[in-house]
Amino acid sequence: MFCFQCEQTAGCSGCTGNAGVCGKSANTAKLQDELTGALIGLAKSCGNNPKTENTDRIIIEGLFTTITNVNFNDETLKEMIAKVKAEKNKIVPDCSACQNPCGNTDDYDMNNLWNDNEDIRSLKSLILFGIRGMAAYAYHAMVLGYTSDEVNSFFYRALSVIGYDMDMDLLLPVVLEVGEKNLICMELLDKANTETFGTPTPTTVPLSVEKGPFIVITGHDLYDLKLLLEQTKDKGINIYTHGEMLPAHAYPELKKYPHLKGNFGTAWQNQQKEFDHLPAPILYTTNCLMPVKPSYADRVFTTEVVSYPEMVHIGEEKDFTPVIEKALELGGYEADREMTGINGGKTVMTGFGHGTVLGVADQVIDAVKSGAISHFFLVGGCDGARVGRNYYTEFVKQTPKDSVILTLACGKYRFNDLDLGTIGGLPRIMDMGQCNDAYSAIKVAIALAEAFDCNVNELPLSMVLSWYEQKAVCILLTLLHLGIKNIYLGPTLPAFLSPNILNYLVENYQISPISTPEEDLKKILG
Ligand code: FSO
Ligand code: SF4
Repeated sequence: MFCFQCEQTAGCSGCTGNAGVCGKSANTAKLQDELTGALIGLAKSCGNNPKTENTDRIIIEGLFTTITNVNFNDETLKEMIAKVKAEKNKIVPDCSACQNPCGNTDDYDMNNLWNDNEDIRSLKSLILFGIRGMAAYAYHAMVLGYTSDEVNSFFYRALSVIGYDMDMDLLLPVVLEVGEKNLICMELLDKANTETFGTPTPTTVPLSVEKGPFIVITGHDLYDLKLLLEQTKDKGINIYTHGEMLPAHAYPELKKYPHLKGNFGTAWQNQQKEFDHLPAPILYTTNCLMPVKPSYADRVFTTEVVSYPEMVHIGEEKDFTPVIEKALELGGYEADREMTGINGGKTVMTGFGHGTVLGVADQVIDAVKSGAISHFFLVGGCDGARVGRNYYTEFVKQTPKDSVILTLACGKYRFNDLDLGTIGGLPRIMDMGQCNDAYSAIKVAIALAEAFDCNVNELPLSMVLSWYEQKAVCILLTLLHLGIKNIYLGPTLPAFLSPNILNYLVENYQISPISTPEEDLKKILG
């Protein structure tokens, strides 16, 4: 196998051999490559033939399936491959019987990509991993009934580009276009979420768990949470978010359910420890699923494109009865259980999306003008198991007292339970939401730049990002598309950046790898 799509890749270069660091087997990796190759064939076949809504759905599902920690199940991967091939046969039914095959619709052998010249491989990987991330966002918007032709059409073009021989000059603009289209996609998801669930408002979320039956729901899909809340109404079962589901507490249409009680646990990479003998079921709606340990294997449920061998999957009919029955059977804790974040905090706050922050824009602008706020830091992105990720906790602790920390995604669990005080009535740490709510951070940055009549790069704003998987790739490409410079990126740089492509990013966007909190703060504030 060969896979180097995420931050924890073996030796910072690539997972090979029998299994990846994430637990993905060589066979699963092979099937994921086959699925991607089939998606490229399907995309190419739509070059001259009309696609349908169903084709869009298959492309989005197929791409989402191959994101790190989403699908470990060879059986569902085989079904997905069959679905892609059947769709291609529907679109170009005569292809298989053609006497003079033109090759234009052939599935792609991903080994061609992995063995290509390292710069071409690097650019095509940026495109592929970027659209995988974007597909997850398009999926969440799609289940709420929101789609964009511009976003969907781009998936076909980007997949086709991977399948053709192209030189660097042609690939580079497509890489940045991933960022451009992902901005549209994140905007679409923001609209879908806020129109469906309301504008998030600042909300304090308890980290403790009350006695009695409960369900833990993890991943990013707010729609699944809504359905679960509906189905558990008046059943004596409490619902706790986990990981990237935490920002759900801030949406009026979700927080109105009294049995949505709090948040359980911390970032995704701690799940094997935190779910050990948990007296409650866990519902996974998206990544990040880790290989399931026997101590909680009987209580893991998956839905959407998430799949793990032998775990119960909740299908499209979305009947959560098996999860509900498991919650009642396990019964939860016998007494209220006090729990804390990794720094000992008993609550965390969320709900500082663009609606809230821009709602007090005048206050924020005045605070900057008067010098009460000296600097904004966006410390966001994914968490992961690598030791160097303590950097982000230390960085936040060492920021000056008159600075504001905007955060998003699961990396915030390193510091979101710290009490760093307030500035002008606003907490110093403001959680903008999930990783897709990077859109909120972008909106706020653009509004500040307009208010101060300057370029975003001239604002007292620094981005210190942590990455783990492919959604972070599309967000990074969006920031580059917007011309944002001086991003600090860690804990390690992507293995799929070849030295030449990395040089290009450093020269044109001044991207820096993180060093130490002390040194980076000195550089930023100096
Ligand atoms: Fe984290 Fe996982 Fe949201 Fe990712 S939970 S790592 S970038 O899937 O998607 O932030
Ligand atoms: Fe390795 Fe990451 Fe690929 Fe898993 S997803 S096989 S850890 S590079």
